[in-house]
Amino acid sequence: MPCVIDTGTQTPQRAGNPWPRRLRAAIAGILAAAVALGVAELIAGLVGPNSSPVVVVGGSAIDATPRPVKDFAIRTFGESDKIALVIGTLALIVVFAIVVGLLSLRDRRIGVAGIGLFGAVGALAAFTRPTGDLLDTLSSLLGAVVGIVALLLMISALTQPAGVTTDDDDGAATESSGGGRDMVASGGVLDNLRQNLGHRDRKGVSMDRRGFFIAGGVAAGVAAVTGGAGTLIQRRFDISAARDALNIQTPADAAGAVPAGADLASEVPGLTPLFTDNADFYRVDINITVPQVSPTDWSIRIHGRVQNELTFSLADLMARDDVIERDITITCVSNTVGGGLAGSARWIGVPLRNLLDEAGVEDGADQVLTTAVDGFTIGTPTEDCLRTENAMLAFGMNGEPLPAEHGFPVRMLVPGLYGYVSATKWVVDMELTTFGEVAPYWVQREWDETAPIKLASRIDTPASVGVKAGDVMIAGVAWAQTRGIAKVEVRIDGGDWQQAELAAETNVEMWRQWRLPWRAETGQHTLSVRATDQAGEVQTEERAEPFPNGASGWHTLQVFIQ
Ligand SMILES: Nc1nc2c(c(=O)[nH]1)N[C@H]1C(S)=C(S)[C@@H](COP(=O)(O)O)O[C@H]1N2
Ligand SMILES: [Mo]
Repeated sequence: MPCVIDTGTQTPQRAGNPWPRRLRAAIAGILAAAVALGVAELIAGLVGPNSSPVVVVGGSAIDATPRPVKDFAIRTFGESDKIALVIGTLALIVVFAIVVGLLSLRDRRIGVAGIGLFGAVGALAAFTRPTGDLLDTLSSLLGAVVGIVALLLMISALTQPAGVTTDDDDGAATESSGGGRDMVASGGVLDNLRQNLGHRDRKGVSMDRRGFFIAGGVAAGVAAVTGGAGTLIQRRFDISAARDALNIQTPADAAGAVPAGADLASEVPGLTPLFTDNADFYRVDINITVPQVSPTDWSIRIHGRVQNELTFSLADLMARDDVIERDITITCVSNTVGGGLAGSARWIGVPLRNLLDEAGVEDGADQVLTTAVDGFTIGTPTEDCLRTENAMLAFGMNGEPLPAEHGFPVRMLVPGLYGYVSATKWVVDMELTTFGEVAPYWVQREWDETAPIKLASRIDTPASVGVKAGDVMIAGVAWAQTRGIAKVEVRIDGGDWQQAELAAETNVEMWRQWRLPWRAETGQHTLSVRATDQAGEVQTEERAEPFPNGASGWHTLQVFIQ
């Protein structure tokens, strides 16, 4: 560290090189931000996860992101979009912290204001979250206060006057006031703070690398310990133990064995299995962290335009004698042609139709508005909720309680509608209303009010590269919920459409596998697929982007056969 010199022995070249001091100021900024975040996580461990600045700022950012940017993020990062958001946010924080650290060298009040702003943004985000209250602002505010103290201690160690006069990068020669060689040992912590706050023009080259390293080391330690402890304490909000303790029984009205020949995945490598494992099931929602809802505290209220307002606990739902088990494929409207935002599971739950009948839906209530603990809202046409017995409030997924990621303890499902208009996870409120009265989350963001899942087909195999010439199986899945798949055809290199073999149908709400054997020759080939549903509709070639009501077009793939 060439710029750190002993009292009175500085050389002109050294004094003229401000970089090491700037580097330390930048580090001080980063450490101060780390302290603020660490302390905030610790407080969030006491107050609740919706107080954590990372969670609330991330959540607000997601809500405020313009649609094209969000589309880009989903297209580019897929299901890693949240990780990308967190990494991006951390990168921004680091840049901001460096700037704050550097500016603090010039004027400590800028540092105070910078970290203060940081805390204010967190507090505002916490307060304005759908479930936010004043208490939730505590983490960000206290984090910022401790962060400010940390920054001032480190910066003051950097600019501690120690009996030298020096030219620093700003060219101002400053007479130092002497003393305070070891800011920590000299006991002048508060003095330093006061001094530093009051003397905006005081500049001086650090005479004390120890002071900075001690302050920096303490800051790093505080950040690590508070952040680590906060993360540990926040585990108490984790519901996995309560989830494990739940026993999901197969109801009398069970889905039963799938028909023979419905799942060809064991015969065709690379083909999507008929049922998606819970662990592999795609996840789409607005949350950075998975909402944790206690199964014993959970309840849902059915109200609004109904004759009888009703409330059900999880135990109420599980004890009912009309529990059903159904095999249903669900899809996200953001799924692109050939994309993976679709999955199939065996769901256990109570038919929505029965619950709505008991509540007595009033005439004209055309929208079922559901709200979840994350503040997310979904509007579903009432007629779709009543259309099929298979629309349900589900609490079981593939024989287990719903995983936390997929809405534990209870979510809604309506076969045939994209997730954003039907599949409310962590649902706690159901209001009968009208489309004219309330616009739910994604509709406020210009997606269509109603969105039936479009007829779709996808090629899962062969892979684009690495396949050898000879007998190759082309295979994939197709779906046409509520109608069922009638036919799947494949076109190779612009030739005639060839009819693929369909796996046995599970039911019309499930996707259906298909396969077509192909004698593949070496070289580049183009494969396309299209499906026809049981109502006679042929999948359109016309390309549409996911916005505003789902993608369309044939899945076309280039494969290189070796
Ligand atoms: N509470 C809540 N429910 C939600 C969402 C959400 O953001 N919050 N996203 C919806 C969307 S857009 C889809 S596609 C499905 C995805 O369900 P999955 O994650 O279980 O696959 O959940 C729906 N339910
Ligand atoms: Mo979605």
